[in-house]
Amino acid sequence: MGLNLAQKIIKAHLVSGEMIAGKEISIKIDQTLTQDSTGTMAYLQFEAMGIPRVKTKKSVAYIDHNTLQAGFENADDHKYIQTVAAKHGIYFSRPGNGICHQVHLERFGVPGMTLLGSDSHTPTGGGLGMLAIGAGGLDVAVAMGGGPYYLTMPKVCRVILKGRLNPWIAAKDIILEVLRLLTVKGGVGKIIEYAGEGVKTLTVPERATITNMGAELGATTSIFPSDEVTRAFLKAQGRESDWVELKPDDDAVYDEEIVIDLDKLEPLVALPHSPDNVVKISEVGKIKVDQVAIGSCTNSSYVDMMKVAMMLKGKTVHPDVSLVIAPGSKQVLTMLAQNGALADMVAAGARILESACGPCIGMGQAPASNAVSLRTFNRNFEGRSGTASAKVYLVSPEVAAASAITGVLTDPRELGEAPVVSMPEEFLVNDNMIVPPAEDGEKVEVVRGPNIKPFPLNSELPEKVCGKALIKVGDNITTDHIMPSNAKLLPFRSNIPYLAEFCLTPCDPDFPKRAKENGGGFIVGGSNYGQGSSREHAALAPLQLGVKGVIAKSFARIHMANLINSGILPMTFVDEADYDSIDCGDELVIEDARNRIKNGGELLLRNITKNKDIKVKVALSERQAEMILAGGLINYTRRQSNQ
Ligand code: MIC
Ligand code: SF4
Repeated sequence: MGLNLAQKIIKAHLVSGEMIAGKEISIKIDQTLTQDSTGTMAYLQFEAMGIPRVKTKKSVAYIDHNTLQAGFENADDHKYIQTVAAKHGIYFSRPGNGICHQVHLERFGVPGMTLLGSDSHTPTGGGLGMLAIGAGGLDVAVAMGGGPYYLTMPKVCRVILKGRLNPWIAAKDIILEVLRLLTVKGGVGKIIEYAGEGVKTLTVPERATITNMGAELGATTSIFPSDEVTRAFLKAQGRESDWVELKPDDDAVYDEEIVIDLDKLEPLVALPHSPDNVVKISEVGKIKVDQVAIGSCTNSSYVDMMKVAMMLKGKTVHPDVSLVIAPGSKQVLTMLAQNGALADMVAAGARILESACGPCIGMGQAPASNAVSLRTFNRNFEGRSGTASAKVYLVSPEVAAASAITGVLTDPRELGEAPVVSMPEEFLVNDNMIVPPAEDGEKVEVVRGPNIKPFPLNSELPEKVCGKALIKVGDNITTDHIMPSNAKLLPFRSNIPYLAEFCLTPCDPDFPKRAKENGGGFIVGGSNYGQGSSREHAALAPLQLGVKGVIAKSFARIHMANLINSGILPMTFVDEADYDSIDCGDELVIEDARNRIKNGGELLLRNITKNKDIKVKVALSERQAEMILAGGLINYTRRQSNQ
């Protein structure tokens, strides 16, 4: 039986386990990336492991999230990351060099390699044919130290792309269509592998837009084959020697399949407040727009920016619209500056932001109250923009630019001829903002600012776990709910005690207070609990508040791994209807917890207040069970090394 592409790369990197969907496997990691908002924690954890130099083929530390320096904290964290990177053999991408995923695609990604990144959009690298996975910082720290990455062997879903896109229809519309079909839960436990004749009509940055937003499907990762288009991209980046051809076997088998007719697609939009709330632009009508934001790791490539510049040339942004543009990398921005496209954007009234995440993570440009904000980004979760009442719509760069000019949500096909931009045969390559690590790391002194506080450590799981249900939330709770991130909070990513004061506050402002007053307890969630980002702060902040377990209908992959790494019990209802039999404030107890976890059985959760027994599952591999018993990955690793 032939292998599909995902299986081929996994097989070539397999360290342990069998490639059977649903079973735990571990793989060797070739490259890692971190960014600054998860990086400080990842490097603190890496330092705690006492390994002098990374053991990967390449590890890169990017500064792209926390670039709004309203106080000393972010700059201090940048300095910490720069020095810790120099010391331990990690390349450092300076602030201003661009968004991690865009720069990694341009300068470091290699087809067929594995990449683990402390950011949920790491699968962007799948556009180049990498097996690129997002994970919590601790997992990335372990990979930097040469340890394998453990994951559940995913199913592989083939998406067959037929035909080619019509003018004005974009790669963004393809992934919005996939989201419409599969929803934000549809990719959980799966790798999405793209195939079909439509693949060769898409450039690498277009493919990367699609694999990037596979994160919103909850997928483990997404991947495209590596073909002549990939070769042309790498050649244009001066890296043709990194190219290898990669494709599935002719008789490859897939667990699922969907077909998308590219020529039937229309401009699409994800309505507030979920990336899978997708409809045709024509169904929404000409709603008034207050802000348009173009950029992010989804849509900030050279070609995206050139199309926008051509559409803006000679026009003026509508007087009621604020248009902000953040080109994805220094490479993109320099090329726009050199060929005059930047001047066209500025002349039209665009507000140019530095090459960084910026408004995508609420780092500035929060919209006005009740504003409609059109964004080319990947997430439109409630409040993520920094304005709780704002309504964020996700669109392609073409729709964004058209609407910035007209002031209303606009189908770009109304504007006549579409701009045609081809991929450059040569990108402008200048890696002067990438600092190589020191040759002799021992001589480097790591600089730590006062913002860096020790992170919480759990203790062994007791036999009896008890506490109150501290909060009860619904379906699809995101990590932005659990650990909000905005310009005010992001500077405290290395200060968990401070961050914990804001844990789950978008759902209930009193949660941190209640958790502390009760000495911790449980969180009750619906399905897909913890979707969204890779931030392990969404596990560390509850740990700081004494949370012992989360009982949910189902979990998102990265968040569940982060809970286990922190020693917090992730439990799912055996009978989902039992969700209704717990209310906030109920007294809960689990007897015989250690024993039952050791034996891989179900747990019995007793709701003392309601006098009811509820069966819950803890779906753990043997290794994860050991970790939970030990009180998290760090305690587990310490114990292993003392044995
Ligand atoms: C995001 O898009 O939510 C982030 C900010 O990039 C996160 C990482 C983080 O929280 O630092 C992600 O996607 O993993
Ligand atoms: Fe940055 Fe936004 Fe991409 Fe996250 S989704 S890495 S915040 S640009």
